[in-house]
Amino acid sequence: SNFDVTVIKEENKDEALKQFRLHVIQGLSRPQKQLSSMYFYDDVGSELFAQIMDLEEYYLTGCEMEILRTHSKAIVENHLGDVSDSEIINVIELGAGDGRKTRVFLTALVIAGVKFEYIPIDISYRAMTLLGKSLEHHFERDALSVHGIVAEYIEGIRFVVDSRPRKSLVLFLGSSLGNFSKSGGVAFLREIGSTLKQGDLFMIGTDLKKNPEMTLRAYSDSLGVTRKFNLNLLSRMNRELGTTFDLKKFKHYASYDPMDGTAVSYLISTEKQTVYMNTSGATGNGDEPERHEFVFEAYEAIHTESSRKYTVESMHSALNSIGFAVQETYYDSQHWFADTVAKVV
Ligand code: AVJ
Repeated sequence: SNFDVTVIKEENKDEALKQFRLHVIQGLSRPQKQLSSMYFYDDVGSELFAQIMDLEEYYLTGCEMEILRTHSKAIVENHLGDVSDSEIINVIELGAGDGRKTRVFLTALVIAGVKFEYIPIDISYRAMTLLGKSLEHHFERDALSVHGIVAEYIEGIRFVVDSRPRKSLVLFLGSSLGNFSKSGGVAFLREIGSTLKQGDLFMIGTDLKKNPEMTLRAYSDSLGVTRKFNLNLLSRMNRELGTTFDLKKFKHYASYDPMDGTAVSYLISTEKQTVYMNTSGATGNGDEPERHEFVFEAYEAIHTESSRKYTVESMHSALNSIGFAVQETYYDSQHWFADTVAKVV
């Protein structure tokens, strides 16, 4: 495939490190300690997430893969059937990861003869490069035209809409919306809708409410990969911020709230302990060295992630109330996961 990248947001390593440090200081100084799941995805964390996607117990990836394998042809026909032969469309993807799911959908577009530019948006330049490599490996050089955008999602979409005034289809797969709070998620969807043009399309993957034991197992797998993924946040802080977390003194704990429909992950301190963070040398910017300490009581928890589950009805009414018109929802054979296509009105 042809692969090109535009960097809108220069990665500023010093600034990112500073923000991470501030986030940790604030998050661990609260009465209820918390860290953002956003920080899971350093190189080690991204690799662990790829391993999670291969787990039987983490059914989400397999289900969405089945949906795309089974229904991509129909999705293209049903929602892009009216695109004229001469028209080129933007296929924008928010957070494509390693592209294994997208590949299936892109192949269906190629087979159907739809003319499109594939435009993945990701905040990580490295993730974008890896995605480009993977696509180059799987598609013929001229079969696919890829233009990656390194940016935050909304600013990336805005850039695409401004620089390529064509019909757009935005993909937001994997149930990634689940990491947002309820109101934060709705606000984010609303922003996507208002950035796009009337008639543009949006396809969103959502994990559905199901037997709570199944959901819980997806976040506390028997091989302990999710445990490693969660604990890597502590290693990352040790590596990048010089904190003194002893990984043997924290355990991964996941729970599922069936009322709220949310899987929640925690890191729990197994004993009373104090963890230190020395900022001298961590930034190297000449600031006065500071030493922070974080006291953990025995069995005190850090909230690290919430993964929200949905009913199709709630997803439909949310989308329909914020400027979209739901077109169709596609399911895997067990109805565990859903991909919903909506149109901007
Ligand atoms: C990438 C946000 C969809 O919440 O299911 C997997 C991340 N966390 N196992 C999810 C995750 C623990 C995943 N998302």
